[in-house]
Amino acid sequence: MRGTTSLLVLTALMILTSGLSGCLNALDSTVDPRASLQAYPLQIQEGEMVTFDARDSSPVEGVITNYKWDFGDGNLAETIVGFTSHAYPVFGVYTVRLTVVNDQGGQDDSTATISVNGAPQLNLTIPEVTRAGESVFLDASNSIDPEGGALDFAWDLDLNRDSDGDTNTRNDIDANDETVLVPTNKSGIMSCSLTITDVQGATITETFDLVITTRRFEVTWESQEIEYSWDEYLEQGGEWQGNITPGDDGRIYSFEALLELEPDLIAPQDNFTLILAITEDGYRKSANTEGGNLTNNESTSALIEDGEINPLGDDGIFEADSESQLLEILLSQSGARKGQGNWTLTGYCPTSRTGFSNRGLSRPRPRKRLAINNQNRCIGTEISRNSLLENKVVYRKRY
Ligand SMILES: [Ca+2]
Ligand SMILES: [Ca+2]
Ligand SMILES: [Ca+2]
Repeated sequence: MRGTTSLLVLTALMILTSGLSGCLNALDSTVDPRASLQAYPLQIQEGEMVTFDARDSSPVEGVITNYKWDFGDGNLAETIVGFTSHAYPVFGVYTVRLTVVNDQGGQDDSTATISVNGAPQLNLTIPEVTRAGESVFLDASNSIDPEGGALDFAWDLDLNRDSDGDTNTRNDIDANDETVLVPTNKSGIMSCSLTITDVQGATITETFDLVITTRRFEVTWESQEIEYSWDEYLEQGGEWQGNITPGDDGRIYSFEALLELEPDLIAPQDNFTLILAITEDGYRKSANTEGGNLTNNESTSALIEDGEINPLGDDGIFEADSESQLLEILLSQSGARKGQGNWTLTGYCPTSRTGFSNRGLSRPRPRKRLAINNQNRCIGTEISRNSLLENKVVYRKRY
């Protein structure tokens, strides 16, 4: 009986001791964990993400129950694994704080510093409208880097042209100053781009279109006369040929081609033929010499004329990229292009003809002379055509 009692007491004591022991352990367990934080990368560009690794943290005792994150930009998070990431859309320097909590009720902190580079801010000024032939001033000098660092400029001034020959039309560096003056020579849209890079390697690119319009010209047609002349001696049976291109920079309205012979000393006068051919137009006219009454001191002459080669040009406002293009447009107007090609004038005198009795003369016949009409002899060509006068400012051409 006594032995049984002793056993019960002992058991009770054991239980008591055991309970006391548990109570002492709880008081001793406020053991802090050890926080470890790794962040990578420590330097990023605006908008990029940083990865945070706290897996080297130790609970020291027990287990880590959670990880509290303060990303330094006002954003907080809590995770049960020691790993997370966070994006920084705004440049600046941020202190990230990790707090590790264990099941012992302890906690520990660790920090990391993240530098977020601000992207350059591109500020480009371009003119709204540029006329063909003008230069466009592109100004990006108000661009800045938030950190105040130097900027690098790279302009691709034609996104459809590969200026460096690497088959990519959009990666060229056609200029690298903060401003650039771009010449233009034709109307249309010029697509360009500007890329700015800061010293930390952050870039920003803007593509933009330059609108190039045609120029407006006030066209006034002026009538002018041009004259070509030749003064040649030609033996009977010989042939003379002259070439001109009077329609190069004007529209031909009319012409007059005159072959005039120096009077023979003895009648009758020789019989010459004058031919004008404009091969491109399939145009051909000819005339034989006639007249020449020696008694009245008249010249023998052949005359070809045409007063309606092309219609008159219309005055008015025309649009073109340049003067030369305007001239091309006006001169290529349908139904008004005659005479723009090569003109060939031919003068000849056959070796034998009927109806003339002078072959029996014993003395040499005077040679025939083809000459300019302002000397009132031989062959001359007078051509009337119009030229262009642009707006009384830019273009004036006289013949
Ligand atoms: Ca920067
Ligand atoms: Ca290009
Ligand atoms: Ca290229």
